[in-house]
Amino acid sequence: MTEEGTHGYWGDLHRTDLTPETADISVMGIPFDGLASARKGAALAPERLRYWSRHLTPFSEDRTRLKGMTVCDLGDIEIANPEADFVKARQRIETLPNIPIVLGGDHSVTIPVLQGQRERYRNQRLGILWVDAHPDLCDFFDGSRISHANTMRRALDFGIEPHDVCMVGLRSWEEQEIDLIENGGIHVYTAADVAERGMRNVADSVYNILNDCDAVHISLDIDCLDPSVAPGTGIPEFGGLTSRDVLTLIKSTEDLPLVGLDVVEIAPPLDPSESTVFAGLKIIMEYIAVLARRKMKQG
Ligand SMILES: [Mn+2]
Repeated sequence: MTEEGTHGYWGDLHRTDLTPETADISVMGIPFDGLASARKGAALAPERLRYWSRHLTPFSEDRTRLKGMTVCDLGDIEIANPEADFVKARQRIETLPNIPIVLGGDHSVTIPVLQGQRERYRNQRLGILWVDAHPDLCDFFDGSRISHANTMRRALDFGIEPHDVCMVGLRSWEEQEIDLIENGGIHVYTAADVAERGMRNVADSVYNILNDCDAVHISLDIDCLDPSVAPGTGIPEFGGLTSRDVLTLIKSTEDLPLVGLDVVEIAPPLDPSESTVFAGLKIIMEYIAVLARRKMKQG
């Protein structure tokens, strides 16, 4: 093992000669945690994820060869002033010709990501698979309308339909979210539902809903996982999903029209063992494996 890692970036899939026009996937970091309400640190995640991505092999856990997939890492989108700079992030996504994998950042960075996806697939049904401990449906939170607790609320504002949203892993609520959760038409699968029904069963329900959409984006907040496996996040919530649950859910999306992923709220300063960074990397690589299997099927 060298200081530079045993592999290239993203398990050797990243190539410097590629562009979004020629690669299957564009990776981009949004190293911003200015709108996290509690413990910050997620701004440092893109750097740590990239660093350790050079220690990954280009195989999934079921030995799917990922080498058929190409990755273009576009670097970071810097956010100094979110009101203005989220526009840059939205435009980057909106004009992308391939599949984005976005590295947060706190969950507020998903606001421009979903806005960009909404634009890319305008006049089509855009489904969202939201994997998180929290619904992030607050209208106004901690003095802001674009904090990490407002993300899905803003997404509904800009035209993502509640009945095209599946939320998995939820277990914490704000008063102002209750009416939308109970009467808003969003499909909700709590962490307790998953524990009782089993993820295979929940994933089947999610698949049947999102399969009616033309495009599906996955937004994964690492706090969906139980803090025992992913403690390095701003607001650890007891009673979360297992690592196997999350992998089962990701793998179940293979036949959906996947168009992007964001992984947010990994906070390296709160993650001394870096197990939370590695959890994020595993999720990203298994998502790439899903895309690889889909590409092989399509020939
Ligand atoms: Mn969240």
